[in-house]
Amino acid sequence: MKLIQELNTRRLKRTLSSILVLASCCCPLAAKDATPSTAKTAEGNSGDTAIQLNETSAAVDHAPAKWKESKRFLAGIKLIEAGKLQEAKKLIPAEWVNKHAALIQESKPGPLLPGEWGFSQAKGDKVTLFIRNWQPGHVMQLPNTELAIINAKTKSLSGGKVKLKWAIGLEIFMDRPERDPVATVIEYTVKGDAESMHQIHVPDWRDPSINAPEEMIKKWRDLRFGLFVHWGPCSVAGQEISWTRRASKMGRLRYGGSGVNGKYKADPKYDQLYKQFNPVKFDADAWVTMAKNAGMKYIVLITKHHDGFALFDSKVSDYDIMATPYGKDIAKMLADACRKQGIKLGFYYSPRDWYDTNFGRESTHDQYNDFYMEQLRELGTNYGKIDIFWYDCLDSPQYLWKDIPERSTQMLRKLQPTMMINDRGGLRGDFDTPEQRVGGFEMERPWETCATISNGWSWNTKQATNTKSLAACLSLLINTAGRDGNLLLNLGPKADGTFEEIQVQRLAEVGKWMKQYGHTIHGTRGGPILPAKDFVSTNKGKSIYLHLLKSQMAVRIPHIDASILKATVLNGGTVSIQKNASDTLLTLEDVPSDQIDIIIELQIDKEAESLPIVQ
Ligand code: FHN
Repeated sequence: MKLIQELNTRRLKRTLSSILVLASCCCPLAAKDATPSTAKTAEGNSGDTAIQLNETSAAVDHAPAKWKESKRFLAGIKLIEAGKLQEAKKLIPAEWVNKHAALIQESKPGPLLPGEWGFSQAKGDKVTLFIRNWQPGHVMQLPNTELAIINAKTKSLSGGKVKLKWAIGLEIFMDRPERDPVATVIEYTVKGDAESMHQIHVPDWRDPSINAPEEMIKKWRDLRFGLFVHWGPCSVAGQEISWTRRASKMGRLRYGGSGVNGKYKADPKYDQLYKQFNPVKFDADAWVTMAKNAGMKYIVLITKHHDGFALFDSKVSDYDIMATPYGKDIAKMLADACRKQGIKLGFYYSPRDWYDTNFGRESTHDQYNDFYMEQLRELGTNYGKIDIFWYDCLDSPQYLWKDIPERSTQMLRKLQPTMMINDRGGLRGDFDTPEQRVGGFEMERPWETCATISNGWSWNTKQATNTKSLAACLSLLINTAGRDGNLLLNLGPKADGTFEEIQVQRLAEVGKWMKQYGHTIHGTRGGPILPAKDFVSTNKGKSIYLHLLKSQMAVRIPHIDASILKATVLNGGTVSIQKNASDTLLTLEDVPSDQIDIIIELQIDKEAESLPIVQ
């Protein structure tokens, strides 16, 4: 029930905050050397750590409701640090203060600076995170810090189990995100002195200078389904892109990485494959037609993966498509084809670069940062309108990147004002990116599941026999849409530029289904009924679509805050409605057999998106 209350509260707040200009408090948010303010506090007394309350500044007014709440919370934390617990309890519930004050007072500010996300503390080899605004079922991504984490010594102080993973940042998975109403508290142990770590700024979510305009979020969500393409010289050898490059992974602190300032080693075989890369059968128009016929509304192309090879014409690199026998700008050809056929274009670009010898070393990472900024400028400038930018992880500790995440994203924002930018470039970006799994039900933060149609991101000889079934592809798409997310389904082309025949056929089968039922996916929102074990729901206008993923002949749904005017089984057959005291029973008859997804359309008497979420 908590989740539903939370979702509905957030939905209500979103409505309210668009009407009310909330009076807010704010406090000096900065690194350790913040100059304490001496402004008057609400109680009228000044002091070296006085907190400015009830100030409404332009900057603060830009902040969304949740950040204003966080400022109040952080103001209370400053009071706890100053030993002013009674004053702190005017801003933070007393029970929470009593539980956490000692820990906060006995430790120092940690490696992740305070912000909308929360704050961190450090003591010895321990880091404690106080996380706010946690999205249920979602991964919390925070910047990487420079010391590796001893995962076995990670624990939640707010109940539930927690796992940290270093993939697209410091990923924090909790089995049941405990809805501590103030902040979820997690403690982890690092290999070294946590108090000596560099302090990293954790940007807030909604920053107009960085985030896409609000209206782009709806347009992006309406797309619902896209094609991800991982391609490069690795396909000549049928090797997994980047990860099978037997070379050092500079800057990487986990999973076999060479670490910061590690020893650099190249892979003479992998790094020479580009000399054989000649995709003479590459047909950009055919790729786009294949995607469109599958019901996909956008394509995201790898322009540079961690192996450093640029699939575009880069003036700052001689390790690019122009150096291959093919010698034509693949990114440009695909951009032109997308524009010609009216499908949205996305570029993927990997900030981590294990080929570049400057990457991941304290003494040379600044040169890499310059190279990085220039390649991003090329991508943002030379290919016309780009609709989506897909960063793929900084990987090395964030302090090496300095202010590049903000600078690079602000530059892209200036070059491409309406582009949707994901959460893997060091900022929270415009949308989250759960990978190879369906994200949790989440309507406030846009999100997209990326997943492979087969056994790898790029082509290998076993792709054909590992291609997902039609049922598995549709289940991914429907379950993602039913949780209000997009699906980015990945195919890896062969070295000649064609796709595995079985995968072309699979997309055609998905397209056949989308031709008939795509209106229950495209342009819909997830809910208003939370995913259940035997169905998910999507909605559009005054219709709710129940997607029954098991071929059951009856389903019970909770009461919704609307009248059902008509119920129809889109696959054929009939449905009867029986409203009971606690739920509504829908019973099906004569539905054609072997349906992957039985869809019941409930036509109701009001806009489905206005309904409270029910379970
Ligand atoms: O390491 C990459 C991987 O190869 C692939 O590109 C995925 C796609 O989201 N991103 C990274 C793993 O998270």
